[in-house]
Amino acid sequence: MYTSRSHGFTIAELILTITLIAFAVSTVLVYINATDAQQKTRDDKRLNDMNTIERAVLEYRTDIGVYPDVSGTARTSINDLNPTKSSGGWIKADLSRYNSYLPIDPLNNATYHYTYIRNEINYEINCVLEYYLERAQNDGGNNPAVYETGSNLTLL
Ligand SMILES: [Ca+2]
Repeated sequence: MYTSRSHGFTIAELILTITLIAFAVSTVLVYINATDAQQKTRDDKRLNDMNTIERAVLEYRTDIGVYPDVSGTARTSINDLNPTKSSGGWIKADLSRYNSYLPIDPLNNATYHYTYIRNEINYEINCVLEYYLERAQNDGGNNPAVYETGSNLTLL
């Protein structure tokens, strides 16, 4: 007995298979695009936060005469119970005149967090980016894996 089944896939089966593969591929692409968008959103916040923190640090120095916090001690946004407090948050100084809160990384974990240090004459602020990786490589600093800003990019 000769039937069309003996030839392998029917047209309907082929169309169904192609449709399922196309659906799976588009689902993966949507997921990748969503992940990219989330990384980009977090990086936009990080770069904006770097500007906010830097402005507060510079205004503090204009008013007080030195950069905030003690010299030579690196601070990170994860090692504090109340990191976002504008006075005595993760940077140990009163920055409340310049900002109502101290920004922290949107993830703020062991990999993604902010770091600050100063010495007597310079300061540096760092963050780790997920999307704009070339910004971290081309910031003029000494660490291509980290986005660095400040008056001396070799302190951290
Ligand atoms: Ca860098």
